[in-house]
Amino acid sequence: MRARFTRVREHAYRFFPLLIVLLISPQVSTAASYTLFIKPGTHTVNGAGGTTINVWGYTDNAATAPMVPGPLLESTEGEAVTVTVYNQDSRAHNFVVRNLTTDTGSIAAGSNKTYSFTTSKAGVYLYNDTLNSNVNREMGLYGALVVRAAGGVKKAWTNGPSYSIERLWITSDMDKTRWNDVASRGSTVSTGTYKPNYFLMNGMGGFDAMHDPNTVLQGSTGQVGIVRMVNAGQFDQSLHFHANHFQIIDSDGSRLSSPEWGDTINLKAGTTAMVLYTLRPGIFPMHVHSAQMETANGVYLNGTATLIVGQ
Ligand SMILES: [Cu+2]
Repeated sequence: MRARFTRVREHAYRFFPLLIVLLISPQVSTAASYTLFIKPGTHTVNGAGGTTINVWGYTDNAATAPMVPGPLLESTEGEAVTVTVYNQDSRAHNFVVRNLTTDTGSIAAGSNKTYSFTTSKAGVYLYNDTLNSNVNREMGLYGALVVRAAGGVKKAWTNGPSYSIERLWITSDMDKTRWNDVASRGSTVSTGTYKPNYFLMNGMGGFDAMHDPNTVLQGSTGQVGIVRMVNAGQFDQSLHFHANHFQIIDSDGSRLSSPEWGDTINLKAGTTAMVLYTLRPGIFPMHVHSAQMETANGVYLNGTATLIVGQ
């Protein structure tokens, strides 16, 4: 026992100088690697007005249905990330992390491609299929990459504002009749007309999203929550924290030197934001300021909605 301990110690001493160099070197970084699969399938919106919609989506398991939104990709500042994407659909697709990757070429049906990039800036990013005049994204091929501060600190970015709770809100919209039904049977979508009848919060209608523990912004009074927002849809979103105010700290990847206070944030289609909110006691709705977008095929409040709960 003692002998082994001594040997380990000697070993450690021998490598001590190297360890120091590694610890102080800014080049030291971790790595994350993901595998995604693109496939056709269906996605169900529960509750009144809900239905099952034909979709194309990313998933992290070759054997399971597509996920809408796609799997959450996570990283930390300075990390090397590798994403290998297998296209199991019969059409060409791609994988682009907006503001981060530049390869917009397609992945042919049945083939795969590996994307390597470094996440140097903390924040939230939209990943999506940019092909086919937005049809592929509308069909469900979108998700989010969250890049956190280095070192496991609960800050929006290194030396940035602190938080204790985090949520990700991915909003989107779908025109089932004119886009999903048409594209899924192999016909060409007439993209000049887009009249979405489903408005999703993290892939759910409001009835589910108002009860989903990962979506509802819930915690103790006084706790600070960061909400990372991604609008993967094609309509701008006007998200309203009913009876509350928050601070916008990042608008589409640009950090605000003096955070902006608001009760509503205009989240343009295809963009992102990060806000900080200090929980107050009570239950408040978070809804979108467009009546139509609060619905699932016309049924109120099964659209873009969730809750803010302070205990
Ligand atoms: Cu309101």
